[in-house]
Amino acid sequence: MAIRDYIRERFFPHLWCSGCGHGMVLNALLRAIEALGINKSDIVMVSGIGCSSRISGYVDFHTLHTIHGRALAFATGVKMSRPELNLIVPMGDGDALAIGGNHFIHTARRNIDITAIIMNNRIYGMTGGQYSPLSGFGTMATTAPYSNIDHDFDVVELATAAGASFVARSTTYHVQQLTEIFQEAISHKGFSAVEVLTQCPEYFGRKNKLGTPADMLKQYKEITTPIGSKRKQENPELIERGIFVQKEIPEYCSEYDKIIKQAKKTARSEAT
Ligand SMILES: Cc1ncc(C[n+]2csc(CCOP(=O)(O)OP(=O)(O)O)c2C)c(N)n1
Ligand code: SF4
Repeated sequence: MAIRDYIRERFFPHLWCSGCGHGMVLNALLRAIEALGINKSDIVMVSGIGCSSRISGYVDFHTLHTIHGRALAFATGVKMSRPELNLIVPMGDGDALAIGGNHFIHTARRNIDITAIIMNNRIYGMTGGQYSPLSGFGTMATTAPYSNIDHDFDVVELATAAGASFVARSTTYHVQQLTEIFQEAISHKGFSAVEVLTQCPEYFGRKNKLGTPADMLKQYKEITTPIGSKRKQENPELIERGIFVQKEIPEYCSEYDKIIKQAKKTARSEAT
């Protein structure tokens, strides 16, 4: 299947601002799915609300555009009733980790086979540039005109601590790496968390005087480095990119299946 077959052309042009990173994430994701050769009827994309969540409108998979912060809860329901399908959940940093933070932690902990994409632009884009839990201390936002005093946290560390069996990070600058990471994440049996640093030139960029979208992309090149690189040892403030966790542990739907079989067996033996 070609990339074109995976999109709903009737909904283009898309609504993202020019220079927004979300379209680059969509591009890398579609290339990963094409490389894996997955039939589009075998994919369910579930999203919440946000500029990032609008991705689900553009792909010709089974799609559910649900409510802000709850995409993983909906996706869990779909996956448990149709475990043979591939569940992909794109979320903004606000969607995934502010209102949806609790769902994120517990979906990771259960290790249900869902691919979660956290499109981290460090801002609430859709609602006008309010600061998010990932904006970071000292940044500017429409709701922090004198600078933000909230501290952020590391998404990779949070996902790892919550028990995700696949955890990775890349950026919209590193599209080749991002495509490869998406392939690994979708193929992984268990909960996969992929953080993507993606630019919102309209709010985060403008408020923080980060220049053009191209400037913001170049900054991703400068502020990140491959996991364990020499540059990281010399510059501890650099953000690492790559796959941090990739391990096999029991997957939730498979374990749930065993419980059902056991319960049925017990019920049968009690009936005789
Ligand atoms: C329950 C609920 N609370 C708040 C909102 C308003 N709202 C819509 S999108 C959004 C945040 C969007 O930011 P993010 O998830 O980071 O995605 P982005 O738009 O930056 O891609 C908020 C607060 C809502 N739609 N529903
Ligand atoms: S407001 Fe920001 S996140 Fe939303 S479409 Fe525009 S650039 Fe992208």
